[in-house]
Amino acid sequence: MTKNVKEVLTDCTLCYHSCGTKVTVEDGKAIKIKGLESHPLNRGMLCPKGRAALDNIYDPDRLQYPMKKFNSGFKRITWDQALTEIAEKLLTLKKEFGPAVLGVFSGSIGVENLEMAGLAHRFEAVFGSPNFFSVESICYRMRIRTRQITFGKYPAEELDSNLYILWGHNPQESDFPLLLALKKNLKKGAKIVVIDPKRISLADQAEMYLKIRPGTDGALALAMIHVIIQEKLYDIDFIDKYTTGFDKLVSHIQQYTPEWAEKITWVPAEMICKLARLFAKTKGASIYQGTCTQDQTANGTQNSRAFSILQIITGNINNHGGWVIGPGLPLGNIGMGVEEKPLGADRFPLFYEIRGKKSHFGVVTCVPESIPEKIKAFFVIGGNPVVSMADSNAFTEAFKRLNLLVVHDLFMTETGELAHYVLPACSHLEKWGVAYTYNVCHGLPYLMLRKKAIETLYESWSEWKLFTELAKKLGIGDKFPWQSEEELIAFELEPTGLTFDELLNEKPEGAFFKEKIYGMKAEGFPTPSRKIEIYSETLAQIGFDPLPTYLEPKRSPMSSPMLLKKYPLILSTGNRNRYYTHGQFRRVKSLQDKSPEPEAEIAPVTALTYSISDGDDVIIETNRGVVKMKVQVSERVAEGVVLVPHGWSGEANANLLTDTQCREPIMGYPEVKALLCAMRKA
Ligand SMILES: Nc1nc2c(c(=O)[nH]1)N[C@H]1C(S)=C(S)[C@@H](COP(=O)(O)OP(=O)(O)OC[C@H]3O[C@@H](n4cnc5c(=O)[nH]c(N)nc54)[C@H](O)[C@@H]3O)O[C@H]1N2
Ligand SMILES: Nc1nc2c(c(=O)[nH]1)N[C@H]1C(S)=C(S)[C@@H](COP(=O)(O)OP(=O)(O)OC[C@H]3O[C@@H](n4cnc5c(=O)[nH]c(N)nc54)[C@H](O)[C@@H]3O)O[C@H]1N2
Ligand code: SF4
Ligand SMILES: [Mo]
Repeated sequence: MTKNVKEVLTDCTLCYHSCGTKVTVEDGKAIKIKGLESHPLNRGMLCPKGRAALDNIYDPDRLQYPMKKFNSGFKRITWDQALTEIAEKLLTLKKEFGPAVLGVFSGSIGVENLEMAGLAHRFEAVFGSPNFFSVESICYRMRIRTRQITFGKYPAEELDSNLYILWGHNPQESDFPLLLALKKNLKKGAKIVVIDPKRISLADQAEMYLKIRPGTDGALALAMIHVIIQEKLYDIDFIDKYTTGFDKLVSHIQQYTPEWAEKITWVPAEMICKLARLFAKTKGASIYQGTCTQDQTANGTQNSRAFSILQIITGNINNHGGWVIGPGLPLGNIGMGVEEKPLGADRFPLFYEIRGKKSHFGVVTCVPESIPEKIKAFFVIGGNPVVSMADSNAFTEAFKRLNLLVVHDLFMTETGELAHYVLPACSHLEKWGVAYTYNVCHGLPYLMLRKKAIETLYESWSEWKLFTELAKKLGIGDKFPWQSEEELIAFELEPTGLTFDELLNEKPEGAFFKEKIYGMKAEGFPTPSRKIEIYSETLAQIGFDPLPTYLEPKRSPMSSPMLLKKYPLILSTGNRNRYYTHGQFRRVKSLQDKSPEPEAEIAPVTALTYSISDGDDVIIETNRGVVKMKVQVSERVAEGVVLVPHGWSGEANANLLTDTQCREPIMGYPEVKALLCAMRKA
């Protein structure tokens, strides 16, 4: 019999980059996956995770049916029983305590899984709760908020640049599209600078490598601004025409000399001067701040402000290779917010609201302390907060106090183990979606239809089906008006001018949804002054420094000398691993072979001091807990620094070491890049 074979062009979805793929489906089974040549991000290439996507989808450990926890463990139940019981419980809790008693968390949110996050958000809002949480309150949104404060809009660093400042960002592990672009542009004469406590392999091709103490990037940035101003290397035309507050910056920055920064950052003053000059003299230069690295430090928001000011005073805004304000993504909004403020909004007001513009996310570091007084029911839709959020101990203890915990995932996770109900989710090849590459993909305004290439496996449901059916049980079915996934996607696409049918039949490979426009607009910037705000009234009004400043990590050799006696090493957690996305894909054999176990990285001198050898099992300890893993001793790592990867479960879970109470003061992000720890041989 002839086989029924089709080729489906869709996106990868295994991380937010959303590369294009070509999937061969034979008699209903996906049998081959390749990179899509015409896709502007990955041009036919796939990273190791992308190449192993089908092994993940057809993993025999996939959750197959809904399960309920009994005293004897999890048992299979029907979807109908699960949703009926969950709805009953939710309604009882709502009646007694009000709707805000429900918290909803969605993991790696956004580009890669718009419907997952959007529908979870909608569900929480139509139930009446403001408490939606996501990785956005630990990752990336801080920089969006900060750039919105400064520019009114969000300028993104481009894929093609003349000078790539990799500032706590390692594309080799975490940013495959940028790695491809970087390699191409290196051949054309582009330069790289690496600022990192680890001499990452790209540093070998770099113009400069700056070995920095974790958590001190703000001091380096301030000193660079100092040099650029002192040596008059700034772009005065740009500053005069488009900015306000430069005069105030000039006097403010006098205190931040390279010598001052050298003591804090470990970077020699002359290197700071050299980098400042290189940056200021290159047009089309761009700072690629770590996607979350800079956010997860005490000085996070002010780091982002300082990076913005470096781009501004050198005129590297809206030019090729600098930071460019894109055309905006005109999608139909399936999520929604409620009037009431979410948890954390009072304490971290700029994360929630900027000049009347609300961002309907709660601050996730506030979750453990709010259970059970404020939150009694919690949904986790595609995330593993017990492993991925800072302070696993606090999350685990808090989740045990919940009246209801529901997890929707493809696999059993450590969060799932604590749940009352675990519900099986579809993979991206089993449902329809919108795939777009945008902010995190360097402002590339490209869109494609994520196609349902295969039928749903087992009894797994998409988020559309889960929330539509659960809403019916709750008596709010009308709030999920879309009769099918296709209808939902058509709604999202409407404002783009591209239709579902067009993207399915005429442009299966995707399309640019708008053109990127360089240069300045006559009407200026959407800030109160219509200019780029070097001096920020918005920050001043809430009582924060209106010009960038530097704050030491809460736990550091300088700020906590007492703690240093017990915890003498500097800990940075969460360096990416090209074979995994956070806690995912650990079951995939081909990836396991490449990266079989977690490894903490330290310098040879550190190893010698603590009598540790390469390959030893070590115990790493902080005030919050201990982890055990292997150690890799490497010349590439700065002395006195311990780099611990995240996403590993059990005794190697890095977030056993981190602390929800150690937070950046403006947006409430956890400080996980600069803590203190001790290390010993296991
Ligand atoms: N393969 C893979 N790719 C991913 C992910 C994944 O899990 N796996 N996760 C995705 C997500 S959600 C995100 S947010 C991004 C994260 O992306 P990034 O935040 O850019 O993380 P990395 O690329 O690992 O780069 C972090 C680098 O910063 C260095 N570093 C550590 N502490 C400091 C510090 O205090 N200052 C400076 N200057 N450097 C420091 C580390 O040594 C490391 O080389 O990656 C995304 N891409
Ligand atoms: N110490 C430390 N911790 C960190 C970081 C760090 O640098 N250091 N980085 C943080 C960052 S930046 C981030 S973004 C977070 C990520 O945090 P999470 O998003 O919580 O981490 P993941 O392990 O990727 O969990 C995603 C889950 O979604 C499931 N899933 C995948 N696709 C679908 C789907 O279509 N539907 C449903 N329902 N489920 C799906 C996967 O099986 C997986 O279990 O981790 C953070 N944790
Ligand atoms: S970088 Fe890798 S995992 Fe991420 S979308 Fe591209 S191919 Fe998939
Ligand atoms: Mo992230």
